Amino acid sequence: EITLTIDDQKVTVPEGTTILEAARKANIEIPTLCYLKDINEIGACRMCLVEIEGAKALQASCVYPVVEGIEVKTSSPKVRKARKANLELILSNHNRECLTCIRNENCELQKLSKELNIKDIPYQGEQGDFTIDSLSPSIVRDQSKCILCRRCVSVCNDVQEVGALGVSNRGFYTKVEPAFEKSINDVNCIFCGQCIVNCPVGALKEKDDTQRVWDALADENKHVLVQTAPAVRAALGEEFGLPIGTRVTGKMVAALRRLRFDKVFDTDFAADLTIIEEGNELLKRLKEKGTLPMITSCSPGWIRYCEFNYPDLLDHLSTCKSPGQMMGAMLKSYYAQLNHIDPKDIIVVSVMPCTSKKFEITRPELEHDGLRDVDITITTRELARMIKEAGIDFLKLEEENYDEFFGESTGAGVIFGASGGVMEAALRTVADILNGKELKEFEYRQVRGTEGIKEAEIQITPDLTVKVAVASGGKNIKEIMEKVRRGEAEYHFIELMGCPGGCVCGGGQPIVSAKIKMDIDIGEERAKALYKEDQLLEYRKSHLNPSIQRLYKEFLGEPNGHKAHELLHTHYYK
Ligand code: HC1
Repeated sequence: EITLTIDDQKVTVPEGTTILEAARKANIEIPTLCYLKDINEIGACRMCLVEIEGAKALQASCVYPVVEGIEVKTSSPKVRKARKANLELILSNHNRECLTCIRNENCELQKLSKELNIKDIPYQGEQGDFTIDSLSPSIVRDQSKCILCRRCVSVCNDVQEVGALGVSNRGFYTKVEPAFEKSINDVNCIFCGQCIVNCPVGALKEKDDTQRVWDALADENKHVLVQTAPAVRAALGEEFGLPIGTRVTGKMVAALRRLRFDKVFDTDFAADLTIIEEGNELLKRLKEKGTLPMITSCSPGWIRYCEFNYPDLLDHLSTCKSPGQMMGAMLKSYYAQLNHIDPKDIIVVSVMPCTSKKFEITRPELEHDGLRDVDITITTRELARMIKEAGIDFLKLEEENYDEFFGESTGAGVIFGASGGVMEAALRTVADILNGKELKEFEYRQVRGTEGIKEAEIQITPDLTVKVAVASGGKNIKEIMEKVRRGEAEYHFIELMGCPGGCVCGGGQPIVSAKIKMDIDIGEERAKALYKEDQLLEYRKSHLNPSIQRLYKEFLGEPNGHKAHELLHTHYYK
């Protein structure tokens, strides 16, 4: 334990704590900008400078460990002057068109400028040489907004272990960009968007597809269907000021109807469908000694990661398309047939917590009869913008239900959005099938939670224990996949998701500031909303979904059968 004085208050904290953390413990706020807890602690932006009695220079409190007996001043005239000058320098080379910036009113730089009372920028002169990279289907980079905080670089390199972004050049010419000034589209980026949700400003954003949705909705010849991913309902409310972890399923459905989609469907329905297909695929691989461990294939960021880093292990992937894509395939076949609509006139829009889904829908593997499974994908953030643009008072909306059939889902479908959810949903179904009855105990808490890697051995029947692993985020995925490559992974089934925490923390979700993330585990809070919805639903196992049962009976035939293979499965080749 170390005791120090901060602004005349005595504070006692464990050794190794930084001054920044110690100050927060005493409810003293020190401004930060480049700081990202546990991820980017580099003292680069100099916003968190403090004065330490006896020290010659001001020190960056985010990287300065506490020392017994020191006296720290966090807002002396010297500190305030230095912070202000540093911020003015950052602003002098920043594109300050805040009114038209995607991060207007949710920008850490804008907020800091207000808090530090910046009135004018005394430093004017040469501006950096900026480019906008909008070549990828998912991510747009605008260097004129970049403040070189390196948060994206740390996330991409250390958390995701993708390494698509780096820092090039020096001094005034410093830039954050992929190697050799390439576009993000031409490197090994998996489009997870973790750079976006950790960017403090508007230098990184999703490719905006809202206009395409508006155009579709305005086209009277088109039948426009929307589906919402499990995780969207757990986060959309944040865009309207609701606390993190508020479940807004009913209001979201109501808003989508106000936007005039012809039908509002739930990706959770297709998640149930995925479980039937994937569960049966697993049983088949177990029985016929197929490639094991089998690995989930619904996260497009993970698929891309696998293609770049483990092309030799692609056979381990389940052949199931992701739920979003399965839904598209069902809407353009069975739904079209039921409603006598030419599939060419159907536009499927999906709302996803994910930026990589924008890439996924363009994959050549994911179409049928020349028609894309899904036509347009927007993120949770883009949906919020559309709701605002349409003048819908989201908070006042009465809750509504999804449309029937493709809007019917189970608790197993909804938990897909949390890390471990796909695994738990699959286990619920596989266990019932193998035991030939409906088990009363079906919550597999061993695979829940926000840890990066979870492993469990689960006794399914008296003579079958399945070994499973769940990992999310590139670094954790790598750990598991290296084991698989070395032949040391004795699992039967693995769930892998590209974003740390799973879809609830996807790159398309509302952006939460670094400051709030110091105190709140957003993944945990959002996941709670999904587990709550699981408990509220009438059915909690995918195979009990009456609409899924009818779908097989009337259209698909057998799980993993011919028609299912044609419409619901795919292969990735490298
Ligand atoms: Fe996901 Fe999935 S859970 S991948 O995270 O399998 O994006 O939410 O929609 O497709 O269902 C995302 C979420 C999502 C798919 C499902």
